[in-house]
Amino acid sequence: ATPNPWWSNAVVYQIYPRSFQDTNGDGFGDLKGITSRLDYLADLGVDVLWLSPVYKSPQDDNGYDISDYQDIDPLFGTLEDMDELLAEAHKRGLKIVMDLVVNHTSDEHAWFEASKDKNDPHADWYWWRPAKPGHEPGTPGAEPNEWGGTFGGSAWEYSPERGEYYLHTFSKKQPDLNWENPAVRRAVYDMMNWWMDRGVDGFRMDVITLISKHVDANGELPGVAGSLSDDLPVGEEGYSSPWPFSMDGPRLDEFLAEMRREVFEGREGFLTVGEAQGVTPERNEHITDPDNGELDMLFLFDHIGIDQPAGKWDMTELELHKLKRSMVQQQKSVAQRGWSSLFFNNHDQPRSVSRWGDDSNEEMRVASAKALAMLLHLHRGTPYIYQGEELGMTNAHFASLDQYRDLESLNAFDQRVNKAKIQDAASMMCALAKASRDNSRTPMQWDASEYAGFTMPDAAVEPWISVNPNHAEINAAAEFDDPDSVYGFYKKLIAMRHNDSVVAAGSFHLLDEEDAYVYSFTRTLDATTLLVVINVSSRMSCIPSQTAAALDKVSAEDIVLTGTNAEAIIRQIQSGTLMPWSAF
Ligand code: TEU
Ligand code: CA
Repeated sequence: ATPNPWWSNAVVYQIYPRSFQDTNGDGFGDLKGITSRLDYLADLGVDVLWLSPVYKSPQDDNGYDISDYQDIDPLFGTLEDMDELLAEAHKRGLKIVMDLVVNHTSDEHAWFEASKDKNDPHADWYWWRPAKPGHEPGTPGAEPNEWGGTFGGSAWEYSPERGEYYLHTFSKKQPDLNWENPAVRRAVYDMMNWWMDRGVDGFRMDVITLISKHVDANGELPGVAGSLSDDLPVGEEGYSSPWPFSMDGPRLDEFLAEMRREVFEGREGFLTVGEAQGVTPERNEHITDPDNGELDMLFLFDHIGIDQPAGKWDMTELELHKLKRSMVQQQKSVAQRGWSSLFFNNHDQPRSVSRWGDDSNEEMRVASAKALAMLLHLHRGTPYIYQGEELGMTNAHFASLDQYRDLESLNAFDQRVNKAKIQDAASMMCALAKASRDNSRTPMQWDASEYAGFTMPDAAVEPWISVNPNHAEINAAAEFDDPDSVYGFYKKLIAMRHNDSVVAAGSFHLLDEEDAYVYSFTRTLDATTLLVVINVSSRMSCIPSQTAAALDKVSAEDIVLTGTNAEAIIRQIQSGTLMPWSAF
């Protein structure tokens, strides 16, 4: 295992280009907009920028449906704009990681068009299955297959041109690629090398743990031969999830090791991070163990799902002991080998300051944003900041359905309220307000002007999605020079990770595991011990015993980073209590 690779004390910043900065007044963010904001990102101190997809795409799933991997969609600009962004970022010591979406393509990709002809070399590049028109795939006479796509409806779409159904784990415009076919893998590796040779510094790999499907000896998908409903739980909409058949399949390690050899061997200074829903911390250790030559790190989701035990649209309150348990499990599983990513936010998740913090008033919003940031960034692993998180940006709090843009949100409303009739409009509007992906996709809040500086104040068109009205108070211009702002706090956390090796390399140990409000842990490296104490709640909390014992040895000089001032912290310690969202 290579000791301490460069990314073990790096911080990654995720940009959702569509909502980051518009420079041509069309209401959509673009590549020139990212380039225009590189000095802000360099000031924040991050090391790597991960861009959500900017490739040619019909934009059915906001670019996660790619129709040409080697060209930029005009919505975002041109390949020359991409080259300029790479050059300008590298000048500032910033690396650029692209989003690799190769579990599926767009149905408008040339490969898929060609695949509709059974005699074309691309015929076997996707998961085609025969069936009578109007019936889902299945052997004649047996029950049709009931798999449902993630964004609603069946996971199978009929193509009249080919006279067969194709599989799509996501939307019907996102057909799954057949990774069993070596020609598919070759084409993906060639494309990846083309981008790496162009100067890209690595990839975030979209649902990469779905590329190996659990197929039987003759390549048959389980359940296609009959009704799936008795194999897998059928969703309330009458469909069962196809994910179990496609998650962490038998050839995943083989494919990832092959990709590493074919694309990254001989290269240096790159980063690979795989999105890995449903993958366990134990599997994380294997996949990220450098000796296995697969991926540098994964995004695991067990800590993200703790408030969605009954599904995405039934979000519950945060139960801190569940967060402790899953974070500690992730830390333990890579204590010897392998690595962790650290994230609470991304373009698919609601914003953590609203979800797990308290955005009900300015004071609690700032305090809880800082507390959650400290909690995450002082664990062992590579932290990921999602655009606007460093400002304490909140959920959208949309008032009407017509403000929503995400096909997942709109399809879920239609399927649950109108089709399956399992909940009424009012409760679904509440579920969307709490859990929808639109929450994290409102325009970046640069200043207090009409469109938050995301697009020109006199722009001919509105931004593609509503700007959050609270941009009047929450924006980069208001926070940039204020050391006590959320932005100022993120800068201190990032600087601490760069300057104090106990943050990147220290071993992790949780204190007071069962306490329902206080999250405290130590990081130890040689003779240095860092004690982190956070009151993860809007109520005053008593300091639990193990934490109190550790605090006995702490004096004011020892306190290096707090969400408030050290004197206030010392007073709290002396009183044996912690103020709401107190963090140090
Ligand atoms: O996300 C995969 C994924 O699991 C999420 O879509 C999640 O299942 C869904 O949001 C449930 O809340 C990746 C991308 O991050 C996402 O934006 C894409 O929509 C998806 O893959 C398909 O490419
Ligand atoms: Ca634009």
